[in-house]
Amino acid sequence: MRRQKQESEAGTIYLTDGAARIARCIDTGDCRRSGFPGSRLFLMAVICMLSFLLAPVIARAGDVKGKVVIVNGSSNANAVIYVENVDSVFAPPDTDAIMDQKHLAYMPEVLPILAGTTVKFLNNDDVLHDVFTPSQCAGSFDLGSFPPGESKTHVFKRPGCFSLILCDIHPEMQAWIVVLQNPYFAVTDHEGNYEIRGIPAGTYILRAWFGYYKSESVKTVVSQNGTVNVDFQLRQ
Ligand SMILES: [Cu+2]
Repeated sequence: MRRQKQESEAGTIYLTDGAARIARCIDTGDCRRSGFPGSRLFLMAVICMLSFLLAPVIARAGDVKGKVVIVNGSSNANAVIYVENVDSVFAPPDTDAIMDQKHLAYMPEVLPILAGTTVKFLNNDDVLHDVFTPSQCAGSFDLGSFPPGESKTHVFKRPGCFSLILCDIHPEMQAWIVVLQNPYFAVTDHEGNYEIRGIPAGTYILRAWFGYYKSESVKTVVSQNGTVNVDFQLRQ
């Protein structure tokens, strides 16, 4: 083992490399430049602490997935599956949700969001659009006409609001913004498949919604680290 000569008040002593680095660190206060791995030790301690604190949270979550059949529908897409209520308060995301307007249609046609989310309406057509909603729960707003390349925003505050989005210029344009209490929701793909991940373990009402169809709900137990399969059939 290599040893380094170190001068001290007590006289000349010989230290191992590691001990010499620690001594320099204590002496100068500059642990990083002295080679003492204090910052790495601190980082490791933080990671260990976070792992310890987050382990119960991560472990107590499960997934729900399944398939939705929209009876007599042209496809099984655009049904919203969501947990009705989770006993917690959820902050809306910092980033805006996007609803585009392209080829004289809203994209997506169905947009579920957490209450308090700001939705940005884009215009990627080459004509004017005028986004409005007759839904009182969303404030019956009219954003006015705006040209290609511009955008307008609106904050959807009230959970449980199914806001019908229309265009004052193009009557064929229609979309839904579904405002929810918690972030545990999903939209079905063309085949009707959906998956909601990371739901805290517990017993919930899981609901399936599709436009003017009758919504359906099922009492669902989400277990730790498990996946529950829940299918729905929605009828007019
Ligand atoms: Cu339009």
